[in-house]
Amino acid sequence: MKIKATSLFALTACVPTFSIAQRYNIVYIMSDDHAQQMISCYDERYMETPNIDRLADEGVRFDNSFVANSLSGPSRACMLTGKHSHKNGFKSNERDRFDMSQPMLQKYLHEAGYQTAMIGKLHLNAWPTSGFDYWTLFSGQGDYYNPVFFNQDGSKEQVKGYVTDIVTDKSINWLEHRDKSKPFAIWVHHKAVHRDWMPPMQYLREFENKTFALPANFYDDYAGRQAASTAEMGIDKHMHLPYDVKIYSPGDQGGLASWYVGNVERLDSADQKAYWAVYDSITADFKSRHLTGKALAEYKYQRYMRDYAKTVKSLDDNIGRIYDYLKANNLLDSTLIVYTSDQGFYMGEHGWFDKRFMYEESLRTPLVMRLPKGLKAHGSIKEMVQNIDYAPTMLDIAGVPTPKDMDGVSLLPLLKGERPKNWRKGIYYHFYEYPAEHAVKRHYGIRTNRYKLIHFYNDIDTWELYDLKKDPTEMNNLYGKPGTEKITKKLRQQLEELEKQYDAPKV
Ligand code: SGN
Ligand code: CA
Repeated sequence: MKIKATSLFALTACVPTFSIAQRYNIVYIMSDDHAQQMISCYDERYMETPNIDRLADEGVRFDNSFVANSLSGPSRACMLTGKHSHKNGFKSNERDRFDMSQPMLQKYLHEAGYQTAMIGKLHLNAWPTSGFDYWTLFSGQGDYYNPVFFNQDGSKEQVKGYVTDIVTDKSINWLEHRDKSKPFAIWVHHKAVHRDWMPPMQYLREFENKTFALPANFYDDYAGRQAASTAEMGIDKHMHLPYDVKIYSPGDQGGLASWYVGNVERLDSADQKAYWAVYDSITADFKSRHLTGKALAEYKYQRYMRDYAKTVKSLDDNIGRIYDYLKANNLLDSTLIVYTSDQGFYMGEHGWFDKRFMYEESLRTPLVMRLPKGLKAHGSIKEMVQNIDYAPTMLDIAGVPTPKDMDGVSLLPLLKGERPKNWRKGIYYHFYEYPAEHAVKRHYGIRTNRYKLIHFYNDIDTWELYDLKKDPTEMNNLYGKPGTEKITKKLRQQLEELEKQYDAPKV
């Protein structure tokens, strides 16, 4: 059934409770694949992100922020619907097309009188049909250099420059030209810092002298974890030399090598020259070393970390630009600024890049918020929150009650500084994209404050149990071990309760 935006309120009995003048603006900035490990307010080991840190310093940092399905499109669908994947219908990037006629966050906000815009990566394999006053989006993943934007009116344009700068330019431009009589919500959706981590021109040489510490479980042997042992996302085995690591000599063969060169060749010729000057010298250095075995794996890790950090640095700069704009225009007091990613990422933990697994690094996602005047919370928030909560939260901010069919809950009480006693005790997770790239098996499970129970299924049938207090890096699968019977039974019960609550598929 096609639902018109005008019928949404009839469906859900949503009535704005504030007058328009009191409602906060929303600036929602989301990157792609940004690991908490690469944000200094979460983790000081690797790099500085002063602009993201400032949002947290002046507001809140969620310490237990999780996704419901660790993949781009599915995450975005969860965020925009407030529903788990099985309810919003978008379970897989590769197989699904999002049904844009369903109720969505931007439609509710628009209906409630907000001016709305989305800029950058949406990745739902369909264009928005309603609820936005303005959108300009990539087709699929988009490109780092001289990217192409597709517009609401059916036109498209290629814009010269680096994608993170351009998404920010377009966002500021919309803010500048919006109808200033209305509250607004803007979704600033970056391509960065997604694979293959193409650096901005000004940071080509940045981090090149830095050596990043190897995670303690870089040489994981995956003992007792069958699904982890068959995944194809190892820095050692699966990270591609030309495409990912950027070790390339003319004549290197293979689809991914030509993809890489194609990416570089999107640059204008002067920039291509500058690019190759840096990366040819890195390739020459690499070839002179004749690395094999662990030395080669660790070399790839360093290159990965450096290029990834370059894309993060430009992202952080651009978050600073948005902040500066809001400050210069006296909008900080009336605006909620959110920074998050579509999921977390492995920075060498378990020897990996990519995401998908329900293990901590990819289940977690950064979430910091700078709060408008009147919301009193400050510092770190420990309650478990999930990306299905973003839509109810933004609606609450706008004075719109949470629609009854949403799975998420509003985080507004937490933003007011309250500590609700009956906060959720566990989160539900479900990953569906298999068989597919990176070969991560289908799985679902529950995470509580201390434990995690996961069931891998489809062409496998294995359970995993972790005590996150004793084993935070999830190296020791306790499932079936003597002494774990009671906790396993309890977690299975809690999982069943969540499945019931969310009407989740029984596997
Ligand atoms: C691309 C990447 C994958 C990545 C998926 C999903 N391969 O297919 O490494 O897991 O996107 O990422 S690439 O060769 O095209 O770089 S997601 O964040 O969009 O879900
Ligand atoms: Ca992503």
